[in-house]
Amino acid sequence: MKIVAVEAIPFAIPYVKPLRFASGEVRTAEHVLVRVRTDEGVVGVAEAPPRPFTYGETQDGILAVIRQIFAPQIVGLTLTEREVVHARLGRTVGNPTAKAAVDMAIWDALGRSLDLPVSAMLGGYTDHMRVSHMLGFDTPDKMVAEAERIQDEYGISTFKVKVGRRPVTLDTAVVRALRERFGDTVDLYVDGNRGWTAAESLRALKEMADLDLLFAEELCPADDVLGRRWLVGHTDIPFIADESVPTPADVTREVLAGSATAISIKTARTGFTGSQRVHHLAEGLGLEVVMGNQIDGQLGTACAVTFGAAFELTARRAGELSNFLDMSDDLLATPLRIREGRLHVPPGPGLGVEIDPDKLARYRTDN
Ligand code: MUC
Ligand code: MG
Repeated sequence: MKIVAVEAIPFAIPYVKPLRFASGEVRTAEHVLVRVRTDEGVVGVAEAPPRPFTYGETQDGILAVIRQIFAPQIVGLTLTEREVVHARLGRTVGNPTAKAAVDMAIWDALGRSLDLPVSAMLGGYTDHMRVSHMLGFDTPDKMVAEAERIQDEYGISTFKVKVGRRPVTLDTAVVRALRERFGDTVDLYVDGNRGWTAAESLRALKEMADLDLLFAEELCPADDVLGRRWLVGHTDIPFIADESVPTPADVTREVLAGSATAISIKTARTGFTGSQRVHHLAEGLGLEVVMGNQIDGQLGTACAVTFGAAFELTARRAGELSNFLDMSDDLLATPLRIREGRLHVPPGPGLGVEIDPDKLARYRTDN
């Protein structure tokens, strides 16, 4: 079970409908497919979605760091030496999605070698998660229409509304319109991607006080240190830290400082090995947890549901598992299907998914 190669393959798949939010927008999924090969011919896969506006990673940067820095440190290790991989990659600061994809591809290869699903290896709590859908910026009417379509087609009844960096009254009008249209049949929460100041955030939360929000996420920057603590201290809604907590150390710092009361776990940035650490920390600290989405394709979403379904704490809340619905196509041989508001862990060893070679040939950009 020795690792003999770590490959990084760039691909690009257009979105049918771009997703727009306070920190950026996504029109094409320019991701990196990571493949780990073993001496026994087993291949593990995962995808890295660069988010230049969040962590500074780019597709080119991910290719370079995997090929030049990470692969040479990993080739020759066995699949069970995941902690050695974690320690070696951890010597490089940043590059979260590149590190995470390498880690998850190793877990996939290990599961395939042992003929076990990764979700069972991690915790095996359940075989599915409820799904939360992210609504990107648009007018209130269009965002309500999108929520209606998503509910009709997929049975989803939890919506995360993107807010921030546009007039506070426009964002609060969206949330009010959704609540008026759906009543108490849906769960709603908001994510500001650091787009408001602490004062704007509190004003918005006061305007939405009667709208029964489940969570408020990253409304203002965590680096506005005192403002953020003041905001979190003034709201009774669980406040999720997302891009401000890409490592367990960040979770500890932000939560103990009073800058967050809940966290988003994203396998796209902490892989399985790092997400386990974040999960156990969250459990110990008594935090609410949401499985977040780094605007993953189907392979990344398979990773998120694999982890989210493995633990009771992560399976409790709906996970953000539906961004791939906005993509025009994907790499998987058997597409993921959301039905009755739920996504099941793909059955089978490892991640339970296969890459379609024809699709990879069509969308890869390195040939
Ligand atoms: C999210 O929860 O913030 C948008 C930007 C990013 O980094 O992740 C997405 C979703
Ligand atoms: Mg977020």
